[in-house]
Amino acid sequence: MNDIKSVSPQQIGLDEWVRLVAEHTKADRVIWCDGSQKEYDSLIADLVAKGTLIKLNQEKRPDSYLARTDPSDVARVEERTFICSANREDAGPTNPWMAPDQMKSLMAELFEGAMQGRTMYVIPFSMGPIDSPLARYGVEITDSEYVVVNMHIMTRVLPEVFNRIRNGNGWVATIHSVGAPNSDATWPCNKEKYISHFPETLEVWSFGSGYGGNALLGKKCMSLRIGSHLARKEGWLAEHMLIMRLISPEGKRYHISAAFPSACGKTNLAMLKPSLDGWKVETIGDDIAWISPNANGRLRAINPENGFFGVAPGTSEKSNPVAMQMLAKETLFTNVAMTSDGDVWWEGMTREIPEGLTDWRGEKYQAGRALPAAHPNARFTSPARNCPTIAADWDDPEGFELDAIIFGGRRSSGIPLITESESWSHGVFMGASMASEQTAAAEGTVGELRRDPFAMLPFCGYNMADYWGHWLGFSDKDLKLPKIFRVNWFLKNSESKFVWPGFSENARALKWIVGRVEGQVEIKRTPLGGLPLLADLGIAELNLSEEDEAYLLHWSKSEVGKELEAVQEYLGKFGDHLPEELAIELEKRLAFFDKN
Ligand code: OXD
Ligand code: MN
Repeated sequence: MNDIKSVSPQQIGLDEWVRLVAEHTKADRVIWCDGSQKEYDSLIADLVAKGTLIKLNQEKRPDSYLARTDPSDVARVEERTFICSANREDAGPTNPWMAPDQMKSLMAELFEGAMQGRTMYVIPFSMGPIDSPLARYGVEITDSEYVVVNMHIMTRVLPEVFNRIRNGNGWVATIHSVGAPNSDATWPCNKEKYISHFPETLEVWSFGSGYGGNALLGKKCMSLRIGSHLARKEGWLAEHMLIMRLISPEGKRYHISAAFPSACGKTNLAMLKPSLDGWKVETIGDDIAWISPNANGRLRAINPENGFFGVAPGTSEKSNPVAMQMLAKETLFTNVAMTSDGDVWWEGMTREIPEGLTDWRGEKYQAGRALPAAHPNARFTSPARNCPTIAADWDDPEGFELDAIIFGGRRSSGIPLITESESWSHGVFMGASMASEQTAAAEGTVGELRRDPFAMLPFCGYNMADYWGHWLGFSDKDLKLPKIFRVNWFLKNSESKFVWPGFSENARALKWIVGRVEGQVEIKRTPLGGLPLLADLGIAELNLSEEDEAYLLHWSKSEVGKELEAVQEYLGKFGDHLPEELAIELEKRLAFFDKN
């Protein structure tokens, strides 16, 4: 007899798989979702009736709602996020691993009866425009209405996906349960959490959490972890990157993708309002890029998502006026604070803290106490169509040819404002040696430096060193590859003040980058890579002190030496899997410091 732990969903087919899961989880009823406005509205009404969503002041925030999670369910749970490849080595040293059979046995027990007293929804979704050659299809089974409405915004929920799957198209099968049968909690969840990926069988099983990154399975789970596995097999790249179009005053268009660790300003950069006259940014995506070679020998990228699931705290008229406009309507907020007149607020939105706030836990906010009003990882879910800077053709099924790729991170010292890689393999080395001071997007100690190669540490679905090998392999193909750069907006001076103004002024760095793409500006060669000449950055009008200006492009032998040692130690963890080209890149740079 079939049971959920021993079948392949793709082999038994969609209908039999759904039947088995419903039987196993003892769901009260099964609803096949159609992605319609009617479905969305009726689920929102249910969620409001249950108290999971609070309707916000409709004059101030039309069609917008607030969810307050259980205080224990506020972020991605990386230690509970498993890559269950058949061989442990294929998960690599950075991913928690368990053998697929063992994980499935364990989770099948958790799923047994998990949906009793609940409705099971079957969501058909396409990541990417449904007819794009780059799109991939998925189905998420979930017992959370909150997940269904968020999936409506973040993915393309289309019943046509069911037809295509039944007609033999490939798909990823995902199951999610909050693990709270018969519960009437406003935020049902379970203390025990597992977010498990089975790359070889294209499955995701998620149990115990309702939080976005753990529960909206099209996003991190399918588009990055399963996506990166598929990408390696099929010759493309699934990346934790924004995609933007930068338009020069002459009207020339450049497409740039950029990888930054979670909560380092990807959304702000994707929606940049350049401070420079005549320059313009159009947004294509803020979190995920699927990149693949096209017939012109160029790497072209699509944003597989359909909305933005961004960090609210820190978003303001200064940091991201575009997002502020986007959030004015049709937005689902999670764990932000509520004002006395039923609107939302979070730290960093305004200088003044409004009177009479209710904090993210639903308690009266007490100014002066160390606890924030909004959770530091409070989120918004907004449709891409509401973004004022969204490119008119953002969902072009063919994607956009990339002119530059940028890696970034949050480093208070030691990494200059911009560095250009010397070659594709040096660029891959830069990506592999990325590190960032930790933020609140995942559990962990905020501020600690953590290595986060390609900003993919929590998202790479296979051995990270093999992933670098896959990137390196693109230089063997006959491709015109984009230039690779590294940026750091977060340098702090001796008074611990940020040196670079960031936000709209980041346009100056982007302008320099396209200047390099066009061969219009020179670089100074250093063992780090190519650095800009200060005069070419066009920053005189920023009125920085001379020391701060110099600090932007400063590097010291001792700091770079220390950084290289840390990178050497980190890369050493990957043993035989470390590609030789990366060992050579490292040696080249270490040798410079030995010689000098
Ligand atoms: C995200 C993340 O939610 O990276 O995008 O955590
Ligand atoms: Mn992200």
